[in-house]
Amino acid sequence: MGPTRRGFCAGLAALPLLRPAFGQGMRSLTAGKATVQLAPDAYPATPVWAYDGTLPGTVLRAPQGGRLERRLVNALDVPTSIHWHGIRIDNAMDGVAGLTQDAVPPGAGFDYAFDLPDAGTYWYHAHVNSTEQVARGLAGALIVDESAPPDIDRDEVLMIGDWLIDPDTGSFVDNFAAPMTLSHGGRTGNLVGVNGRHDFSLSAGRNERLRLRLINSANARIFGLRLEGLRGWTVALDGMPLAEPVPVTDMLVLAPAQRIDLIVDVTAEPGAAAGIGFADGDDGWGMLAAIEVTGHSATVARDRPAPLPPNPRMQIGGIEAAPVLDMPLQGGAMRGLKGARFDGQDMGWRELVRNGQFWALAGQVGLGTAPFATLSRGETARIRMANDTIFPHAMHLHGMHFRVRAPDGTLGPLRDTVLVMPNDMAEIVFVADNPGKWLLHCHMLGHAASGMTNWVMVA
Ligand SMILES: [Cu+2]
Repeated sequence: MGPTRRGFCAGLAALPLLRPAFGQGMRSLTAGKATVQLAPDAYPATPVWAYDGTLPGTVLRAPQGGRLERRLVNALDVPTSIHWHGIRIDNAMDGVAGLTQDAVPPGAGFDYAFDLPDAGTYWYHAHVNSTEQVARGLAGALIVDESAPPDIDRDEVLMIGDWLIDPDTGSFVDNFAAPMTLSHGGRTGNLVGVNGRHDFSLSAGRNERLRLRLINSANARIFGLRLEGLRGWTVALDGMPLAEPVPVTDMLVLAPAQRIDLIVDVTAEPGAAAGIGFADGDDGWGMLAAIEVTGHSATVARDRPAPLPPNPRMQIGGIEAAPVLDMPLQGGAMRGLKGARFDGQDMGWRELVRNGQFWALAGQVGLGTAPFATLSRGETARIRMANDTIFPHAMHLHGMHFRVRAPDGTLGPLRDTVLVMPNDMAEIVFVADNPGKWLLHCHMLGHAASGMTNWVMVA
């Protein structure tokens, strides 16, 4: 761990403001270089950027109502920061370099300390040049436990990854800013896996009841998932419990950054195939997370699970009276950026493209100095995102969860990331109850880097 230690010590000298806290108790989370065997053994190992040397990073776990404290130590040779995805967090801890904090330089550190108001499945990841940093491995799960755990036998975190690896060298393909990728569907990989393994599996007994926490940490891949040899219910989305468990009868769609909590019962006989399958393009279905059924669990099949306890939350009132703010999703291949602005400047689309910008939100390319909207604290906000592009986008709001309002006024479950398909639209409604500067961006990370990033101010 030589480089890490040197980086840590360099941080001591570089950060006088942090000195009183340095070395005093707060546990570190070190972003640094490591090497892991992502591809099958016949291929070379992969140099990665990772938290505490593992891909994905350590599962961080804390009780609801508790507090998480971690000192990010930057042992990389580029600046970085951490975003705590889905946490209703103090704005100063949100980790967005350039909006809520300065990027943490190499050798330096940053103390993150925040309360955890909601139980559920969350994650943390780099938020500087994230299209590259997350693709290289800087992501991990953050689990906030309910005070009364559900009636399950096991709790498993399944962090889904999608890696683009050069099979000759084992290295990640270094084309993070390739215009062809950015202007189309984003960076998709040639190897998928769970918890850093292409052949992830766990073993379970028949009738065993598992909670599976699925997290899509991919840059751009939308996963279509199905249960094999399992009977299951969706019990939470993006960390937030559903009012009632919903039986899984069809394909589950998991867009980048989204989470699904499932409770599943193993129904397969010992030796039969079970697990989470994924739609593998033209190849039909592949196995993403295999469950080897090793025998009969002591229990018999159980009834439908009880709902998870709800998180504390303000009702969304006054929706019909609230103004609708339009944020059309624009640009990309085949549609272009005509009429879009870059932070108030009228820049021709050719100039934008030369600057690696391909997308706009409401005519604005990239993070501007002015917010998309300024909301009063406690106000009900409605933002309508019509997708005028030919690609899907996974739109993520920081700091607050929203519901998707259907055209007939029906409200969907609480989420922090919504998948908006081409020629479709999503109207999100939320109570602007968390003061600060909150990003609203596409979580296809290459899209975010090339224009699909904006923000709202809650004052
Ligand atoms: Cu997008």
